[in-house]
Amino acid sequence: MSKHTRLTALSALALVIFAGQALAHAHLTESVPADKATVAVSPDELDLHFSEELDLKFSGAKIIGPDKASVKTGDAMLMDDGKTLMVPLPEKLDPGAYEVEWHVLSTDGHKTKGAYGFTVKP
Ligand SMILES: [Cu+2]
Repeated sequence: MSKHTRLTALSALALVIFAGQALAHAHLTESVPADKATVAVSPDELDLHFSEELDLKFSGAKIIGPDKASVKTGDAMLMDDGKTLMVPLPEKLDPGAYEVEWHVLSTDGHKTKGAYGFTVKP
């Protein structure tokens, strides 16, 4: 192995390790309603499924309605898998576009946040 080849192999290994660490953060993998979905019926709850287990104390979601006001939600709960955040919606959502802004702390101590939207059909 030449010196150059060895260096290339080393940096490739470093990249794999780095990518592995980045993947350990909690990413939103799936949600109900889904991103950009149009639902016919006002949902009773939001389910946000993440790639890692979450610390409920530092995780939550805010929902912004079509009138730009935040929607009343119940207390977020963690489902049995430890990776799914359930946010109850006690009040019926009016037709229109909704934005979900989530923030979570995964059990590895890393914070992530993001947003997605869905629409309730008139
Ligand atoms: Cu992490």
